This record gives sequence, structure tokens and C-alpha cells, in this order.
Amino acid sequence: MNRSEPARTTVGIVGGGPAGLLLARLLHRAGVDCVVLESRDRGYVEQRQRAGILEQATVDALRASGAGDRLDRKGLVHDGIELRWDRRGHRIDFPSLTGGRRVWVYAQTEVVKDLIALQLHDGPPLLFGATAESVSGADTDRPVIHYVHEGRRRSLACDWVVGCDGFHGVVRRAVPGSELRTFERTYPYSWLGVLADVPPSCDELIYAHSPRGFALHSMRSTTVSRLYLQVPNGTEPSSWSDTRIWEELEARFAVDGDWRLERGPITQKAVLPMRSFVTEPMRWGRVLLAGDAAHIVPPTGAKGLNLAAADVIVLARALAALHDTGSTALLDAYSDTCLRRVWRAEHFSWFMTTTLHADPGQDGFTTRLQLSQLDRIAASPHAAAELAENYTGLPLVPPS
Ligand code: RFL
Ligand code: PHB
Repeated sequence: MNRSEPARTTVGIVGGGPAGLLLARLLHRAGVDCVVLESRDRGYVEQRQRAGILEQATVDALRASGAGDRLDRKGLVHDGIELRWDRRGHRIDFPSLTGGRRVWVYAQTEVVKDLIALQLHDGPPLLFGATAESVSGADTDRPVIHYVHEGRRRSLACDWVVGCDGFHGVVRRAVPGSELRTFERTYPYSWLGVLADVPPSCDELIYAHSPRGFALHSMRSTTVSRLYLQVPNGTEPSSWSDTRIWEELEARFAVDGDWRLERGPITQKAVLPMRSFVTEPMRWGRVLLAGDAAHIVPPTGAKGLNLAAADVIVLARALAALHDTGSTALLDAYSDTCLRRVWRAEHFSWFMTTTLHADPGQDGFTTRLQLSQLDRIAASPHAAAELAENYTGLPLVPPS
């Protein structure tokens, strides 16, 4: 056997995305031993373009896990966002509406790179190219992960198995179907996301409602812009030329006044579907689910990565408490604690999505409701505060 390939561990983690990697670091710091199995290679995991906004609690956890240095040097602190509709803009000021909260612009790819570098530096073990095929014994004291690594079938006996293996993962399948409830909504549109080598045309993110559909202006740094356009489901990224993308972005961001969208070379294009999905419960026997393995949100509320981080912060505390005191009280509460926060984020993500996007063939009544809601946010500090509190992130453990 490979020297670095253990046959047993306390916590077996399937998936080396943000959820699995952050959990491993937090457990390592708490003295709980664990192993991470990741099916892809390191280069692939580090390059996947995904989320870009971090809430305070996510930043705090990254710092606590030792992964805050580059984030503190390169992350951009944002105190607000702009909403645009009807050719006008309205800024939501986070600190004044939330008692001082703000968000960080720091790409998921960078978070993942930081966590991988730490993990490979001082452990615990992280195996790339290790694909979990199944988990047996979820309802016994010793669940086992069956996986393939370097062409060989292997097994890892664990006290606890955590599925951080994303929406298409296998760990969820260890739970009998009769024990799981799933709730799902798909949307009749997708996002075309592009990266462009051009300084952002704004200091803060712009979420735009327009009769032509939704558009979002985000960024990766002071020199790289990240932009999204609502497109029909099934759109091929290659069917959008660079010129067409810039023209459409310009039309959807159009605002009275002298604002200009700067153009630059587009370096990546991809289409992402929009989905809401929740699995209940998030624990069965000795198998726990965290992050996208348990729930998906459409990206309009910037919640996916932050929800994944929140789950594993709650879980790491619960496993550390078990390790330190022998008490399973926090683990027993894990699913309920997380699901209350998950459903709040599901609602917010659905609200942002349905307020800002145009359904194909949307009627005038629905459009008027959307515009009225946006007007209300602009007119009422209470309505704006509701958005700002949700966007910047609610408490990790919601008050009951
Ligand atoms: P991830 O990041 O999907 O990581 C799961 C990891 O598990 C591995 N894996 C397995 N490993 C071993 N054995 C198996 N059988 C395995 N099956 C899967 C995978 O290779 C992967 O490395 O889930 P995690 O850690 O829960 O993190 C969640 C976030 O990644 C996710 O919520 C967000 O990125 C969602 N999301 C976005 N959120 C935003 O807020 N803004 C965005 O712009 C945004 N863009 C996106 C996204 C999600 C996307 N996906 C999942 C389709 C763009 C995309 C394309
Ligand atoms: C991003 O920067 O990729 C991003 C930002 C905010 C969102 C979604 C994506 O709501």
C-alpha cells in the first residue's frame, strides 16, 4: 500500500471542493484526524471557475483554518452592491443597513488553491484521483468508503463519513431513499459566464434587471472582470461571439448618465444551469452531507460557497465537541441547525433570481411586480435592510 494511503480514519471526507477542504483544515486544527478523497486531479480542482463572494463567517473560518493570508492581501472588501432597473441604479449600502457587515470578493478558485497548499504542506491526507464508488454501513458504527485510486480498488473504514462530493456525488446514495426527502426547482434560464481581461467598469457588483433579461457585473481582481448574462437553457457558449456578448451586456446594463462598460479580451466562456435543491435530513446514521451534496442554490444570491462553508463550520464544531467531551449533542443537532439556515438562503436565492430574471414569455403583470419590488427596495430602508442582511450572511446558528 502507498505510504500515504491509510485504511482507517476518524472522519472520511469525500470531495475536495471548498466544503471538504475547509472541513479537513478545521478538523486538523481541532486534533480530529481525517482523510480527503478527491476524484479529480489538483490542476482541475484549482482551475474550476465558480463563485466569487465570501461572507464574513466564511472569511473568519478561512482565517481560523490558517488560510487567510492571501485572502487578506488580495481579497477586495465590498461595502455594497448596485441594483439596476428601468435605466437607473440604486446602491445598497451594507454597513449602514446591517450594523457594519460587508463581503469579500475573492474567487472560489483562490480559496481552493489556498486550502490545498496548506493541506499538502502539513496534512491531513488529501488524495487526488481517488473516486469514491459507494459507502457501506451508514447505519453501523464503522461505515466504509469504497474507492478507486490509481486503478486499484481500496476501502477506508471511518467513524464518520462526510459527503462533500457535490450535487452529483455518491455519498447521498448511502442513505436509503425512503429516509430522504428532496425538494427541487429548476429555472427556465441559465447563465452565460465570461472572464475578461479588463478592469471592472464598477467599484461594486451590479445586478441588472432588464426587459432583455438579467445581467451581472462582478470581478476577480482590479484587472479581471467576471460578467454573466441570462441565456435560454441549452445555450452553447460558442454560439455567442465576443462582440455579441459585449453588445448584449451593454444593452442590459444601460443606465441614464455617463456610465460606460469597458470591453476587453474574453478568456473563458461557460454556461451554467440554475437550480434550487435541498435534501433532508443532512445526517443519517454515521453519514453526514455538507455543501452542494445536500443543497444547491441558483447563484443570484451568491450563497452556494458560503452555505457550504457554514455547514462544515457547524460540523467541525460538532465533531470537535465529540472528540473533546464525548458528547454527540451538536452532531445530533447538525441537520436541523444547518437546514434552518439553508432554507433561508434558498428563499433569498429564489427571491433574487425571480425578481431579477425574465421568464421566457413573461407577462406584463409579472414584470410590473418585479419592478414594484425593486422600487420598494429603493424606497424603504427596511426592504433594503432585508436584502442586505441576507446578502452579507445571517448568523451561523440561527436564533430559534
Ligand atoms: P463542489 O465544489 O462541487 O466540490 C465537490 C467535490 O467533490 C468531488 N467529487 C468526488 N470526489 C471523490 N469521489 C466522488 N465520487 C466524487 N464526486 C464528486 C468533485 O470533483 C468536487 O471537487 O462542492 P462544495 O465543496 O460543496 O462547494 C460548493 C460550491 O462549489 C458551490 O456551491 C458554488 O460554487 C456554486 N456555484 C456558484 N456559486 C456562487 O455563489 N456563484 C457562482 O458564480 C457560482 N458558479 C457554481 C458556479 C457551481 C457550479 N457547478 C457546481 C455546476 C458554477 C458552477 C459550474
Ligand atoms: C461571481 O463573482 O462569480 C459572482 C458574484 C455574485 C453572484 C454570483 C457570482 O451572485
